[in-house]
Amino acid sequence: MSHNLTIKELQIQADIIREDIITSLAVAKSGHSAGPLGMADIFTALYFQTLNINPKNPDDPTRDFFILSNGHICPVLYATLANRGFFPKKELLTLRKLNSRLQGHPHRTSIPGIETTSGPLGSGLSQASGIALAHQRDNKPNKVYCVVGDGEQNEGNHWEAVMFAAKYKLSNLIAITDRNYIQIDGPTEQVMPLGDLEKKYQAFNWNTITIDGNNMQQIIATFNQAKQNKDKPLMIIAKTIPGKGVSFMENDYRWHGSPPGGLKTERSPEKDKQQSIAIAELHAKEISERGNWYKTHNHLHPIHNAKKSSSKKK
Ligand SMILES: Cc1ncc(C[n+]2csc(CCOP(=O)(O)OP(=O)(O)O)c2C)c(N)n1
Ligand SMILES: [Mg+2]
Repeated sequence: MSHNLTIKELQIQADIIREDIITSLAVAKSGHSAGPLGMADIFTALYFQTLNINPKNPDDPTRDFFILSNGHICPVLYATLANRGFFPKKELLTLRKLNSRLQGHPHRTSIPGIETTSGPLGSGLSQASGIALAHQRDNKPNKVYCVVGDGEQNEGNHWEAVMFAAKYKLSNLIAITDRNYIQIDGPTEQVMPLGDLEKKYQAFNWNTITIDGNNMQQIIATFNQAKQNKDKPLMIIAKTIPGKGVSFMENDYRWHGSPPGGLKTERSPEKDKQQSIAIAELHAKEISERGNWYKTHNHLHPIHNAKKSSSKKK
């Protein structure tokens, strides 16, 4: 279900999602910052423009499927699903709490719209390929989208799925690599060089497109093009900036698994100020750019106001 939002409106929505990611991580005092912030533009484009999904009927058999393989970036999935109306935004503040539906890695069926459980890296593309094959065999038009990390592709089983999807010519499978050049312990090219991913996927008989994954115009144009994908599975290599939007997090692998408020290894009252700086930077955009967004787009995030009052308490 598409809303035909303008590029500017989608950019604003992505910034709202970034703010919700940071707020939920700050309250949780743990979790992953870099990947979720970097992927906010892609998730916004998927959920607000591209995917055929309906929050009022999440199990609609005609829906497109979204599989998050790199489960640790789930703060962006949770913030996007909440903004899209799958569950109340105020629940984002329960991230990683005991008994919360929003755990540090996503559970299938914990909230509507989550199709698979993930966390152990390397499995998502296999799951997505299986779903795509089933729909291909049934001659169904559903598309299957799968987000995978770049460091995640150190996992051998990922490449088994790459071969499988090519063998069955799963043109209904659209995978997106978060090519942010970081992983848990350092830059990807230092830990385990991935090299030219585009050439690798072409050699494995996939269609490929490389884009700037933080450029909304390019993302939307590519997703529109991807709907016409034919003959082979498609890998979109999205070059993103990890930590996008928070100055001191951008392109620094140490924020892979640390919340705003301090790096795991360097926690101190001084570092805790980072939490308020991060939130202030993202809120500043709201004041300068968002205008009357909430008034005109209430249908897209019906309980936004409930969240605004709680997130601004500091
Ligand atoms: C099978 C498996 N091995 C190790 C881990 C621990 N782990 C979690 S995230 C991560 C790094 C993944 O890198 P990338 O996909 O590039 O994620 P990014 O840092 O860009 O968010 C690792 C090794 C895991 N979740 N699963
Ligand atoms: Mg990465």
